[in-house]
Formats: sequence, C-alpha cells, structure tokens
Amino acid sequence: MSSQEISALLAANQGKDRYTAPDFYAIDDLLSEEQKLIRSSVREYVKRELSPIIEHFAQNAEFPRHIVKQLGEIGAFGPQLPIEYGCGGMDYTTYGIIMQELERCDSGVRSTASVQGSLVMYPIFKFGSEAQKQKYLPKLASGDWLGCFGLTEPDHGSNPAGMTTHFEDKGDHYLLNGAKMWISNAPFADVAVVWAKNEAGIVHGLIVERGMEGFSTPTTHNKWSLRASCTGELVFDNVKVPKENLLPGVTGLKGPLTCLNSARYGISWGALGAAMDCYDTAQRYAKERIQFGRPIGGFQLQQKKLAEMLTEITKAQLLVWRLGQLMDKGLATPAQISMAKRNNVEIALNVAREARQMLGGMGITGEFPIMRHMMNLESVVTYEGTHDIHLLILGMEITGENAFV
Ligand code: TGC
Ligand code: FAD
Repeated sequence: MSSQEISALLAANQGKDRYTAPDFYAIDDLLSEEQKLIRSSVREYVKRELSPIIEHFAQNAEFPRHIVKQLGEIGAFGPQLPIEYGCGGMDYTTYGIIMQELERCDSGVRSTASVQGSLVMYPIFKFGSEAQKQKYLPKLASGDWLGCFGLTEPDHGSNPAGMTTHFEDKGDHYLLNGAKMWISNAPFADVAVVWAKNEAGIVHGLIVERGMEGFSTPTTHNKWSLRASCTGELVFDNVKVPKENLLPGVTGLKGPLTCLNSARYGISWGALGAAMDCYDTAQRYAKERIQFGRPIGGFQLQQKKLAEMLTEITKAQLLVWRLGQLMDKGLATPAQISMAKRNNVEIALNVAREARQMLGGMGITGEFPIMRHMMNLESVVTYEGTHDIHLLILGMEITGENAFV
C-alpha cells in the first residue's frame, strides 16, 4: 500500500476506535504509575496509527512494513532488555503490558514485536558475544532492522529436537543447509536467528543475514489467520555463514526453548488483549443493538455470555499479573508459563467465539475486529507450542512422567 493510501486510511478512520479496557477487579491498582503511563502511550499510538489501518491490511493479506520503525520508536522491541543496547530497560510486567496493547489491536502486530524482542534480540542478548550485541541489538531495537527466528521445519514442528537443518565447519566459515517453515517476519527480515545442528548433531544458534548467498525467504500465501503478519520459509542452500555469527553462549535445545519462555510469556498477556477487545466490542454492541424493542444486552442469554467472558478475562488478568511478578524475580518456571499461554489463548478464543455470536451477522464483517481476532487466535493457539503440547508440559510437571513419546 502506498504512503498516500495509508494517509487516506488514517484520516478516514481516525477516532473510530472506542476501546476501553475491562478491569473488573481493579487490577490497575497493582500496576506502577510508570507501567500505566507506558500502557496509555502505547494505547494512544494503537488508536492513532494502527486501528485505522489494520483491517485494511488484514483484508489484503499485506504486512504493514511501515509500522516496524514506529514500533521501534514506541519501545516495543525488547523493552525488557538493557538500555545500553538501545532497549527499554523495563521489567517483564511492562513488556507484557505492551504485548497486550498491541495484540488488542491485532495478534499479527504483537507477533512482529514479540518475535523481534523475545526470539531475535533476546537470544542475541542472552547467548551472543559482545560484538554481536553491539552490532545487532541497537538496530533491532530501533526498528531499522527486522528479525525472525527459525526453529520449526517442514517435518519437525512440536518436536524441534528432530531438526535436520545443519552446518559444517569449513575452517574459515560454516556451511549451512536445510529449511525452516512457518517463520513470522521471514519475508521482510534483515536478520534471522537460526537453530541448526553441527556435525556432532548438537544444536547451535547462527545469525544469518539477508544477502548471504544461498539464503532465501519465500512467502507463505493463503493464510486465513494472521493476515497482517508476514510468514515465510527460510531456505539455506550452501550458505556461507561467518564464524563470528555463531551464538557462543549456548548449545542444545535449551537455547531456543529458553527464548520461547520469554515469547510465550508475552503471548499470555497478548492473547488476553485480543479477548479484552472482543469483550469490549460485544458489551458495547449489546447496549446499542435493539431487537424486540429493547437492547439485546437486556436478554438473559446475552448477559450470561458477557458475565462469563468478563469472569474468564478477570481470572486471566490475575494469572498474567502474578506471572509477571515471578518473571521479574527470575522465578517463573517453564510450566507456569505454559499454563498461562495455554489458558489465556484458550479463553481468548472462547471469548472471541461468544462475542462473534453476540454481534449476529455483523460479527462476521470487518466493521468489527472480532472475526479477525478469532482467526488470528487460531494461529496463536498453535504457535510457540500447541495447546496440547503445553498441556503435556504441565502433565509432566505434575506427574514427572513424559507423555510426549
Ligand atoms: P527436552 O529433552 O525436554 O529438553 C531439551 C533441553 O531443553 C531444556 N528445556 C528448556 N530450557 C529452557 N526452557 C524451557 N521451556 C525448556 N524446556 C526444555 C531441557 O532441560 C533440556 O536441557 P538439557 O540441558 O538437559 O539438554 O526436549 P524435548 O525434545 O523432549 O522437547 C520438549 C518439548 C516438546 C516441550 C519442546 O520441544 C517444545 O516445547 N515443543 C514445542 C515447539 C515450539 O514451541 N515451537 C515454537 C517455534 S517458534 C514459534 O512458534 C514462534 S511464533 C512467533 C509469533 O509469531 O509470535
Ligand atoms: P505438529 O507438530 O505436526 O502437530 C500437529 C498436531 O499434533 C498438533 O495438534 C499437536 O498438538 C499434536 N501433537 C504433536 N505431538 C504430539 C504429542 N507428542 N502428543 C500429543 N499431540 C501431539 N515457528 C518458528 O520457528 N518461528 C516462527 O516465527 C513461527 N511462526 C509461526 C507463525 C504461524 C502463523 C504459524 C501457524 C506457525 C509458526 N511457527 C513458527 C511454527 C509453530 O511453532 C508450529 O506450527 C507449532 O510448533 C506446531 O508445529 P506443527 O505445525 O508442525 O504441528
């Protein structure tokens, strides 16, 4: 879309976003003034720059590339990483709040930000050399560069340990071969953090840059979900990767899985944002839509839907608030993160489905955000570990028995 078309959309749809966040248990009282300030500035940004355009980009299955720089400017990339690398230096609760505000608008926007912050910048920060941190983090934080994270392969999704993408030590460089699939941001990414096995079958992280010979990023088309996010493959055909691009600080699958802890945490806040937007839309519609001579919100069946949505949202808000505290203290366990990701995506999907029904026929149109959220959440329930995989992680935590294999 041209910049003139974007400006026209911004002008035509300015002020139409009437979102008010539900806060039935006064959970805001648990947040600091700084956290609330950041939230309101991100919310204002979303209302001003994203809400007016997002439906159009989603309908056209187009990635709003221009917002990458904006997201950098508002501090959405790596807000939880240190200031010395151009990042926000904030706590994990603030990170969660930012993901919630972005996904309130669209899961694809949150995807762009959480991949960049948790899956590209975080591994470089946590496992990278000082030179790698200096080279990549400031440009990723500012949105000058976009990154992606390559773990999943065509034949290895839930079971990344089986990956076949591999590299050989050629003396002065590594030679990388293989392919990754379903990679968010890939078609536009300048940098990819790629997980691959060495000759001994040990998993390592490599930083691959666009322009390296033999590296391509074909786009995945025909998605009914996350249409405003770009998804693609990463293809490595004898790519010569400089030795200094290997992440020196980690070996084995715990490398990518550690990054996933941070990203899954962000999703648990984010998906809740989508649920809050669906609820907010539905409760307003219920007060305004008249049938049989009265607002549909006056009918018991509609009240039941709203009451149950709000109950689930409130429980989920408390869950992520507490998880944020544990993250900030460095105490959150992978199983606790799995519980929050699994629960909050599930309740968000249920809220979206109920809210869609409450809007009747209007619920399937792009006049309201609900159907878009619902379709997006069908990806969110699958990526970063499927709903069932998170149940098995919890099952193993409870029983000590591994039911994966
Ligand atoms: P397992 O033998 O259990 O573990 C291998 C090593 O990893 C360690 N580990 C973890 N470390 C940190 N955090 C975690 N959450 C960890 N889970 C395990 C473990 O201690 C072990 O370490 P070590 O030192 O003993 O070697 O591994 P497994 O092969 O049995 O697999 C376990 C399983 C199935 C839970 C895991 O592989 C899994 O989570 N599968 C789901 C795959 C997944 O989530 N893929 C996500 C791809 S990225 C993505 O979807 C991005 S979407 C982004 C967007 O657009 O927002
Ligand atoms: P499979 O692993 O084939 O699973 C299929 C079904 O089998 C699922 O229901 C699953 O729960 C079930 N299943 C699998 N194993 C078991 C078991 N042991 N017990 C019981 N049930 C089981 N990946 C990246 O690396 N980077 C990205 O940026 C990224 N972005 C994505 C964006 C989108 C839009 C999507 C859809 C996916 C993305 N992914 C990404 C990939 C995502 O992480 C995988 O799709 C996910 O991990 C599941 O893998 P799969 O699709 O191969 O499903």
